[in-house]
Amino acid sequence: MKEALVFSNEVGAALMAGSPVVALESTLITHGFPYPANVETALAMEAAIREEGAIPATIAVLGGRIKIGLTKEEIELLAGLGQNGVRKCSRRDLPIVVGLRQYGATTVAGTMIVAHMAGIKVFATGGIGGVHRGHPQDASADLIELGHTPVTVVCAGAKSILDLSLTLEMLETQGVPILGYQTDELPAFYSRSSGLPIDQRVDTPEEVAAIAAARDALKLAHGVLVTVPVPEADELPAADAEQAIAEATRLADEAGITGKNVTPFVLGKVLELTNGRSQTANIAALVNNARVGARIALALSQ
Ligand code: PSU
Ligand code: MN
Repeated sequence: MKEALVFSNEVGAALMAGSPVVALESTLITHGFPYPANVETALAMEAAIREEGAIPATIAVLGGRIKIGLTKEEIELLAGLGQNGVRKCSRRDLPIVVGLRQYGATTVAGTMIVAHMAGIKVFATGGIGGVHRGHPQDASADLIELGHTPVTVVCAGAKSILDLSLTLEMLETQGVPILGYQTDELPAFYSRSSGLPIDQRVDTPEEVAAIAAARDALKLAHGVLVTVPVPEADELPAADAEQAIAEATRLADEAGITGKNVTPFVLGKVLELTNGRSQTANIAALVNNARVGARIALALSQ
């Protein structure tokens, strides 16, 4: 269904020329942050990618058409529609939004699928979904997608709204290599360390590119997860993050929130409970990951 994919001129030309391109998700715009931080963050990630010499491709579904490379106006439009006007799209949602010509914001899973269809090898985001604390049956579609789709995903680990140990177990089962970018430990999103191991430390974009290239040469179809610690200056003290997360998770249970609504609900509560301080760490991680993603895309294009 090629006609469902629409490229911006810039991204289309970059892919044709074999120039480095970095995919970006749109769920963080509609379901992750309030306005105007959502628009500012999306644009700051794009700017960081350009500064490094790569082309950003933010992905979303606009009236049933999968757009690869949003304009500033399209980012504003999604932000304006928000959670109620835009469907959060993982794998199961894509046929619904395309078939019924709806608006959709792609999650990590949804963005990986589209990036792969489009021939984009690197995708930068904030936190991946995982296995929810206290609800081991609620495992994000992101984990399954990482097991099936050969895209390199750059993230800051996962938020400890998730059960990080169970999340690692599931990634292992799915066959996903977890790289620590200039770290020996899995980063826990707001904090630089979690005490949990990674599969391999890497120190340069070239090492990541070599691993992704070997995956392709071996014709293995899984993703590679690159975990990058949040910059030190913007780290949220682990105890503060933990307290807010525990309370937010409890409130979600109490309110009976389930399914795809859990992650946006908990993220919103954490923001309230930290008086917005979680947002500073969150934005710093996202922009830093965009930068690292661009460097990896450059290394892959050499
Ligand atoms: N974690 C974050 N911020 C986010 C998300 C996760 O710290 O914005 C979003 C991502 O789009 C991710 C999705 O793919 O939530 C996971 O949702 P679920 O747990 O319902 O699979
Ligand atoms: Mn879920």
